[in-house]
Amino acid sequence: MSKTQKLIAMEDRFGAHNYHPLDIVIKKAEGVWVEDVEGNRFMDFLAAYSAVNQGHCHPRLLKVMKRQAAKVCLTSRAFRNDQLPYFCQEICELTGFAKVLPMNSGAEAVETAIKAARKWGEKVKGIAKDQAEIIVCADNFHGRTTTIVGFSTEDQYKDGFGPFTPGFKVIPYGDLKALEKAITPSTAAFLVEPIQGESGIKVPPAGFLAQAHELCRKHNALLICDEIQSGLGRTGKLFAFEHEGIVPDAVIVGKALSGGFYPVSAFLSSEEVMGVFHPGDHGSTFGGNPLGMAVAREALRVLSDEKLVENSAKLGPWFMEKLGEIESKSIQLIRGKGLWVGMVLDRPARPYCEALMHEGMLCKETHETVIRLAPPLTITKKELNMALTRIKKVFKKLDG
Ligand code: IF1
Repeated sequence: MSKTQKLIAMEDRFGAHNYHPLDIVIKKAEGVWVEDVEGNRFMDFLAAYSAVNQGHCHPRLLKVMKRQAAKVCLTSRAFRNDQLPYFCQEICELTGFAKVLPMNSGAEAVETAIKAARKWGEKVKGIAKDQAEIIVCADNFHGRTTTIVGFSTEDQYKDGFGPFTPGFKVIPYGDLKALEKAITPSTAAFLVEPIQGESGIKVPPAGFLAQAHELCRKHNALLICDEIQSGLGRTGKLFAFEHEGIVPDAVIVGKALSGGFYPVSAFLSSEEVMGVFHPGDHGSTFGGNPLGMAVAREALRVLSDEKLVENSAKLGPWFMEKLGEIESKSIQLIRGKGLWVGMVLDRPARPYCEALMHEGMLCKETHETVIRLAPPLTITKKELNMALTRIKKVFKKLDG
């Protein structure tokens, strides 16, 4: 039995079967590259779903993590720590939002947004108690808590987990007419991914977000962008909403906020929205802890210092153009923004992902027929060329 088989058997024996991963067991990684327990090397074109935009085990993040871990890791919010104030100031200055509330996982930051929107609806907008509504989109992905899966439109994410939280209305993604129709005096917010990730790197029609912003303005509802996956450089801008020339009322970030070292997420908004939270209303044992804050501060500095947003903006369109030149009868469409590309096939994408793995390239299919490509934003043109060679080879072989 190989080491890989042994570890897979062990995990399958004792671990919950809530995933179906590719059969590669990673033992170390650096930058764009990962190595498995057999010593094989792969280019990582998933980047932990954009959590490692800064590249694996970034030396600067490692240094800060070690230094801070040796000082103090966790204080709880019962006491203050000397990293949280700097994090708050630096992320607000970088993003232009007035206030920030740090959490850990993305789902927790989405829950924070939901609580903020509802409370703002009641206390500021004047919606009757327990009547606030939040509009969301079909094929959304915002996390796995019971409230969040309750407004998912994917049967599997919900099956068996009810009863669900009321107060959510679903409209088709990109449909402004449906949005306008769904808005009522009880609408507190419209929660949306500027580009849908899980749904297959779905880019809405140009102008959708800008016009949704306008509609929200008109009806005094908040526009909240979930940029947990699309944010922090992935699409070639710091935030994907910048492509539409707007600033939403609030934004949710996570994943790359810590460069993959540690779960750090955050909800950012105006003074007015964040003002609804008073001591005791909301919180988390680990949220805002000094270790996470120190790592997040450095992760944001790495994004700026290494010009990773610019690299995504520069190499993304070129990479997408090159992918478009691949001759294959199975490719229906190539879409995306920046270094975030979906290759839509006319057949299941999993065999292509498995073949790519054998060529030394890791990526994960989504929604059956889409290959999602999202390398660390530190990737070079040379490495993208290597990837293109591998992709071409796989399509030539599998298209048959
Ligand atoms: C898994 C998907 C990606 C997200 C957006 C919130 C969250 C996510 C836009 C929640 C998380 C993850 C979760 C991860 C796989 C991954 C994923 F395929 F499931 F949808 F990236 F495309 N908003 N996305 O994309 O953040 O609580 O997980 O930190 O295995 O569930 P989290």
